[in-house]
Amino acid sequence: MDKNKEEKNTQKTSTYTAKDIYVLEGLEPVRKRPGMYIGSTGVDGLHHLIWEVVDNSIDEAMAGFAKNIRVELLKENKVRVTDDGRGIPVDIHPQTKKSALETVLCTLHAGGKFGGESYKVAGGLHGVGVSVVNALSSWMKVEVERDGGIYVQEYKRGVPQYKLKKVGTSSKTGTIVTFQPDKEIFSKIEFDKKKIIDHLRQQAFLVKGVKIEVIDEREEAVDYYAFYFEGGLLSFLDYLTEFTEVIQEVPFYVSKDFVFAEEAPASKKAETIQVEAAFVYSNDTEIQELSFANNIYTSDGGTHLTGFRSALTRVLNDYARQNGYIKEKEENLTGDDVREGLVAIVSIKIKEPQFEGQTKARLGNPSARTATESVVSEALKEFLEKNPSSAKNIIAKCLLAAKARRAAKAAKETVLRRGPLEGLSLPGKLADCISKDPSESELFIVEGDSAGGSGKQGRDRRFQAVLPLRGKILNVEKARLDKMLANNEIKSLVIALGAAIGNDFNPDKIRYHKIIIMTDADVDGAHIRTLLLTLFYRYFREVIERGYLYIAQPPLYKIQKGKEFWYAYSDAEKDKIIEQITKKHQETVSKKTKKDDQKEAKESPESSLNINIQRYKGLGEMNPQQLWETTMNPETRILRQVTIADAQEADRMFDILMGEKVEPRKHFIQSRAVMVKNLDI
Ligand code: 0RA
Repeated sequence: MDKNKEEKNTQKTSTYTAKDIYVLEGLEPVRKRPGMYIGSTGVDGLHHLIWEVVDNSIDEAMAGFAKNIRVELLKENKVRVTDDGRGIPVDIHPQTKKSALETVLCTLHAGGKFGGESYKVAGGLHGVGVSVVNALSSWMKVEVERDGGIYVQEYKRGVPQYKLKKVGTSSKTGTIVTFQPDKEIFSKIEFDKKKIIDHLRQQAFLVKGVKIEVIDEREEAVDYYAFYFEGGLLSFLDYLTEFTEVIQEVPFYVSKDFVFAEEAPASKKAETIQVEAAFVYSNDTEIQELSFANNIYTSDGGTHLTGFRSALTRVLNDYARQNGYIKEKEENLTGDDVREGLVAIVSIKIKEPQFEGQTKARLGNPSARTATESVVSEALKEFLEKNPSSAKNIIAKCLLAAKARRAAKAAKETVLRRGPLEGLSLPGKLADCISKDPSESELFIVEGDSAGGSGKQGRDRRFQAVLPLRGKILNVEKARLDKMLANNEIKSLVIALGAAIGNDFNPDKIRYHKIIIMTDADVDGAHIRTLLLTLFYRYFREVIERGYLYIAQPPLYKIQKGKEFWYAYSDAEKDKIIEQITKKHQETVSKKTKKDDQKEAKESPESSLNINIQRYKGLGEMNPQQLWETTMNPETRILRQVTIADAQEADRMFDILMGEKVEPRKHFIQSRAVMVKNLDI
């Protein structure tokens, strides 16, 4: 036994050359602490392996050599990345006696493209080098076409299995890297196609003119994607605004190198930062700002984004003043004003990026701010001069945002000043209940004055309050939410709830623990319901979370036969009721004929079926008694409790309904999304 072990050891050491030991030492830290190099050994870290290899190919594309990159997802969780760049150099270094390829693959090196004159823009977890991928792969193979030959080398966990060998001749150039992530390192080694597609599409936008293919060969049916965008960031903008209306005929675009003025001796190269930015304004109020440093998405922004924003605010204000859009005594547009509806992409290339923060997702270099602000300012001034019509639309949009901001602030202050909690200033339209105990009190928000009247008469005033809202006003308003707060109808509602709004909102003060939206079952009703759900979702979310918000369900039909009648809350229910009536009738008729029972015959004198079906088009068609019986009486009514998911959907719908695009709105109204689920009787 002992001898055996010794022999094995001897054998092992003897097969390792000095070079191998060096290599092992070189990559050992990566296997020991993978998180330091790829962030984590979870799903993100796993995918980082692909990004790392593709980054190298993209560098070749940015340097003007590669045009095509292909990523193949193979069986056994292998990935193959192919490019038509120059190929990793294969020549033997005279001192180390190793191929450049082996050095690149088996040595940890920080940034600086080995042997190349083109600077590799690297930083943070990115650009750690393809050797890191090698170290964390149970197997890897690199094939290079270069210098007239085809060369191959394979590795296991970063250790070369043989010397680089020439296996053929070729007049082309390029690199193929195939790897299999190491199960010992990663918790899960299955790749996620969507993640890969999303990332590579984004990269294709950022690197104009490169074609990136993704082929998923893991299943029987092979899946193929290809991304190629001639427009770069402009194509990216098109993609981001695919479903939104834009207000500029011409989008803004700039791409420029910013060179810092030379102070140091001539020997030191002046720092250069490449700045690329594009934006367009949409009709929306939503802001979309994407920023990248060295093609790495900086989700937390940073100095480049700050520079962009300052340029935007300053130049738009200057232009608006110079052209009389803002008068001398009026105040400037704020940063928020100029960003409403903005869809912007900022992408910079910088030599030594500093990625900061918890997730390393914020750029920290102060120079990036100076460079971006300067490049964007200059280009934006020129853009506004050259495109006065786009400029006019942009400024109008910003001024509207400023107006809305001031109106919302004023409205909020009025609502707060009105002091809802004193109980003295409850709105006149509100028919309050007698009880002051919120846990038993109910508030019906009713569409329209006429239904409101029926509700007020039909309710049980001991615990039911009714607040009619005039739907028409809300409807024509096409209201932005901040405008809505200025609206008297909504103000009444906020006061009736008694819990204030904004920072002062206190859900413990809500005066009713059942707040019931009661609207017609038509398009207007759906519209108003959406508005109200959105209002609650954005300003009183806890009302929904606590389960206080409900939707009343009035019946759709009244079915009457003789003195008996039934209410149906759906078409299916209506059909069922008619079926039952018919069945009962037939039974009665056949009984009567068989037994010729006189008593029976007296009770149903008519033999023809006489059913009257009334379709309710609105709440207003019901008299107070009917409204009580069908919709308000806790013993018989159907209420649907609103969930956060329902309200979220309504919030999304709100944008569709309020937006300027007609098509999605039409579609919504036609399909009439069902926004409620939970049943509560
Ligand atoms: C080092 C130097 C040069 C290119 C590369 C590496 C290179 C690496 C990868 C990884 C995937 N694809 C790649 N393509 C190229 C420059 C070589 C020269 O100057 O000719």
